[in-house]
Amino acid sequence: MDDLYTKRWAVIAAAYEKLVILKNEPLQDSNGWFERYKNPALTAAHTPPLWRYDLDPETNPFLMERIGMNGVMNAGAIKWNGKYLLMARVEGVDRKSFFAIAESPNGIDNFRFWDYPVLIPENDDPATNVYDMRLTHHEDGWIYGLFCVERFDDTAEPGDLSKAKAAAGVVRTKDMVNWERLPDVESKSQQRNVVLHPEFVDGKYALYTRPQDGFINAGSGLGIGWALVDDMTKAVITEEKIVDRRFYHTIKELKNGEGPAPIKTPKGWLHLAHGVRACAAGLRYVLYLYMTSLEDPSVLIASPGGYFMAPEGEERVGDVSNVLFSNGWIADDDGTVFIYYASCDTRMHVATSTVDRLVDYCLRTPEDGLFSFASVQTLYAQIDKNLQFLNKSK
Ligand code: M1P
Repeated sequence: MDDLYTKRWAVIAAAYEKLVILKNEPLQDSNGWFERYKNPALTAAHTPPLWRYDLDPETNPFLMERIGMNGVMNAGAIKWNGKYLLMARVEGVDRKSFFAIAESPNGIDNFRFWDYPVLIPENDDPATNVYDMRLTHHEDGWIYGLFCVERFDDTAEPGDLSKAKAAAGVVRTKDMVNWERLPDVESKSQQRNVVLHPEFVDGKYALYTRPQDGFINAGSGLGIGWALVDDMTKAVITEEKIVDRRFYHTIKELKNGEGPAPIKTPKGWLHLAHGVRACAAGLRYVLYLYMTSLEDPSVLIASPGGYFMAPEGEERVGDVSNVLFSNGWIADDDGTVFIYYASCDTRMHVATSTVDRLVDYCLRTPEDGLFSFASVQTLYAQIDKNLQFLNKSK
């Protein structure tokens, strides 16, 4: 075997192994809501060399990458057979995304991709791109995956090769290996960020939706919507109501979207979502929380103001800068919550918290008063209360 090949393979294999087994450690965040971790959980470099290199020295004498990977982001998450699985959106250098499952023994580090990416069966209308899987272990026994399918919009003007349309694709599995493709969700408007609620509501399947006028703009879609459908093997959205509305001059002014399926807590359904606003630097994507009622999961009961997580440090930089996006979290039996989020459509991170802390955050963080005057009044109320408390304890 050629010396160059042997040396390069030794370097590539060692670097990959070192990266994959790297221990992660929590950073000290000051706000008490969650802990960030020092290293990303998954990056393009975590994709196996087996995917990227032709390992035959006859056909790859220089041991060069043959299939490049650009990023790993926006992963759905599930605990399965005691392991923490991320069903990540992997984007190749050809800009096409696909899904691949990485498994960790502890939810924090040692994420290792399975040998093969997931082969999502096509339906009659092939998608140009697929991304952002939301996994829901539904009470009907199936694990559903809802994801964005993107296709060229052939109403585009001649020469416009960028006009796209988005719809919600559906797959289901019982073993995380064999996936059955179901028809895309039928909806009057384009849809992205569609998420299946884990329980039946009034005997129907319940979807969080994101009605949108165009491929990018939510437009007249006023926020995160809610729709009941009879059958996931042929899901048709007929009526939508808005669960979490967008407002002017907030973190979700331009658009918002449900993250992963909500977590059931004794005090209500806990939701993680993303909010988008425009600024001179472009779109800014942050994460926020809200809660809905146990009796009716479409009724908002808590709406803490502002963002829960925004990009910090290296999280600010990447292919699409100033973006945090999450579509996966796992609540463990001991109440730990693993929040998986991507920064800048480039890499995956993990943060940890607990159900109790997140519920407390939702129920006790002041709402956005929508005016600066209201923000100052909220501050006054807290300062008054604190001064009274401090004076009493003197
Ligand atoms: O580039 C940021 C995000 O943009 C889209 O989010 P939304 O559906 O809210 O417009 C998605 O393409 C998402 O994948 C991406 O991370």
